[in-house]
Parts: sequence; C-alpha cells; structure tokens
Amino acid sequence: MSTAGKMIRCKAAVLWKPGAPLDIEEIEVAPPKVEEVRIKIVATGICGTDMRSLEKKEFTHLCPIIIGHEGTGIVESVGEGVSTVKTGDKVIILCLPQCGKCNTCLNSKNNICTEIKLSMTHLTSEAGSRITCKGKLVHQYVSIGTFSEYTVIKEMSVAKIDEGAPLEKMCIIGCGFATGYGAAINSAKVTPGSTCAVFGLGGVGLSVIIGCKAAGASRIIAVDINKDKFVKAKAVGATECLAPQDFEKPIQQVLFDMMSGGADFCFEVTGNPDTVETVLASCHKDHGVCVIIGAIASWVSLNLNSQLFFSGRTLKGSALGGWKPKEEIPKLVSDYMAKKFDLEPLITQTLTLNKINEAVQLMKNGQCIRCVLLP
Ligand code: PAD
Ligand code: ZN
Ligand code: ZN
Repeated sequence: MSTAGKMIRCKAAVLWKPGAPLDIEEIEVAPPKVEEVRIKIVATGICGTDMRSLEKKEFTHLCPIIIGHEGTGIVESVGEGVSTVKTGDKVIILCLPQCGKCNTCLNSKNNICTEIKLSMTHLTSEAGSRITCKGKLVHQYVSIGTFSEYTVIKEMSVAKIDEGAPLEKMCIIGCGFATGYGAAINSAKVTPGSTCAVFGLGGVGLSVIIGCKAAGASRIIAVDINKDKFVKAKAVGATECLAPQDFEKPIQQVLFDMMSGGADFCFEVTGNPDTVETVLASCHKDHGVCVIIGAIASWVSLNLNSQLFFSGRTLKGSALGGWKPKEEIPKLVSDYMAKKFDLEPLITQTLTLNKINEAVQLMKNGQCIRCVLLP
C-alpha cells in the first residue's frame, strides 16, 4: 500500500542533549512539500563531522536533532515541482546542495552553493521541519539527518544513482570518500610522480590516499597518532606510515628531511587546529600545497608562524572534495561500478541503526574507519 501523501511513523536515532547517548525513538515524518523528496534511508555512515556534532554544546538549542549526512536510500514520494528524481529511484544524499541557479552553481569551478545557508538552519526548508517526535519539532543535521529510517530533504540535496549500485556501500561516497578523494584530485591537483603526506587516517584521510594513488603520486606518507590505522593505510596505497610520537624531532622536520625540503602535497585530515601548522610546515618550502580538510570549530583562529609564508607554499581549503554535488557525486558512483576504486577497505563494520551508540563508541575508540548503519 502506498504511503505517499500520508504521515510515516518510523524509527530514528534522536539526540536530545549534546554529549548524551542517542535515543531510538518513534518519529513522525510528514509528506514532502514543494521541491522536497521523502526518502527511505537504506544505509548511512558515521563521519568525523557527525562525531563532533554529537558533542557540540552549540547544538543544545537545536535538540531534538537527527544527526547523520552520509546516506543512500530509495525515493518514497516527491513533492510538487520535483523533476530530477521519482518514487522508486535509488538515490544518494548530498551533504552540500546544488541549486543550479546561484553564482556558485553557475561557475564551473565552484562547489559551495549559496543555498548552504539552509543547511545552517538544520531544518527541512524555510517552512520548518517535516519531522516531529513526542510532539516536538525535530531538527535535521545540515537539513539532512540520515540516522533515521525516513527523512525529507530538498531536491537540490539528492541525486539519482546507478540502478545496480549497492546502496550499503555507496553511502560513504556521500561525504567521506568524495571529500578525501576529491581533495587530492580536485583541490590539490596531485601530479604524477609527486610526494604526498596525509595527516589523519580515518575514512576521509584514507580516501585522500586513494586519490593520491589514483593521481599517480610516487610516495604517499601516512601520519597518525593511532598506529592501528597503518594496516589500512598501506592497503589503500600509503608507501610509508609514521607516528609522530615515535620521533624525537618534530614530525614536520622528519618529513622535511625525508623529502629534501618537504612533501609536494600535504593534507590535514584530523580536524585538530594544532595540527594545521605542522601540516603546512611539512609542505615543500618552495612549491608545497597544503589542503585543510579537517573541520575545525568556527570560533577557532589558527596560529601559524609567519615564517612559513616566507616561501612558495600554498594553503587552501576543500569542501566535499570540490565536487559539484548533484552533478558529480553520481559520477563517482558510476566510477565505483566501473571498478575505478575500491571502497571495501573503508567499511570496517556494519550494524543496525538501533546499535548506533555502539558504532559511535567504535569511532571514539579509533576502532573503526566507517561503520555503516542499516535500518
Ligand atoms: P576520523 O575521526 O575517522 O579520523 C581522524 C583521524 O585523525 C583518526 O585516525 C585520528 O587518530 C587522527 N588524529 C587525531 N589527531 C591527530 C594528530 N594530532 N596527528 C595525527 N593524526 C591524528 O574522522 P574522518 O576521517 O571521518 O574525518 C576527518 C576530518 O575531516 C574531520 O575533522 C571531519 O570533520 C573532516 C571532514 N571534512 C569534510 C570537508 O568537506 N572538509 C567532509 C567530511 C569530513
Ligand atoms: Zn546553488
Ligand atoms: Zn561528513
């Protein structure tokens, strides 16, 4: 029996207070309005950014909220005016929107659509939220909220993907993989034969390594304080692995010496503000490019020694790997189907949504790369 036009009652992992465990609750998900799409979530990953949001005191006023932004699903129904997806389509959820109309969307080089302002409200649309729980309005993290059986999102934040694509793996393309892989290919533009250093070996950092390897880098040095991450880093393409605590010299000095002046391309993928200066200093003094991927809290100002810029180094940011979401993320899914890269090493656990607190604990303990949650 079709559920289109009706309220759907289903389960979601709801955050009632930052830092508290998630509660599996029954929620009500209203039908989609104009330019909105209601999606049955099939799989969702947990990203480092979700981990930060679960603890974020600044989210107190947004609670109850459904976190999660790395997801795939099947379109249950669409609101008026929706033309790019239809009921039954396999889709990937986009953690950055692409409205197709703003200055960013009309510029072929840019990818941060001005409609990102909606994501900052953590609501379905300007008209509020389609989700309620125990009579309260529920926010959706970056206007998405994938830790749920159903969600309603704007058409500009969802894209149809290949019919044959395995949704339980494709979810991690939605943020982690696209972000890391694209940071190497699009943001840094890693060149064949170059040297790279990647700081932080979670799902995003490992995807940077996959991107560096695909771009033909000859040396990829993986750096993490957690040595358990080294096996996977080597499996996806790292040529050497270093733990900063194993050296007497600062790690940037180690890298400077190893590569006669520093690495051609360096990536910050820890989200730790103190690491930024180290990563920048690890870049080649004459031409090194440093890409900051790690999401650092908005109120943090970086402390960078001015002498680092008495050089030819470049410091730049990267959001969702520089991809134009609606246009290019489905192409990454097709590239996976064409076996251009492998995602299996990144998915270390699969659990059901009601075990989400176990998955969060695995991430906290550094025991997992990506844990995929299924309904
Ligand atoms: P993760 O928590 O799985 O991985 C972080 C890794 O960094 C872990 O392996 C840690 O052990 C390691 N680490 C922590 N501190 C240090 C240190 N001082 N030196 C070396 N290694 C360290 O997270 P993730 O891979 O899912 O995400 C990584 C970051 O990327 C995180 O900050 C997240 O918020 C950010 C992100 N940014 C975007 C974007 O568009 N820019 C998208 C997705 C995620
Ligand atoms: Zn736009
Ligand atoms: Zn993410």
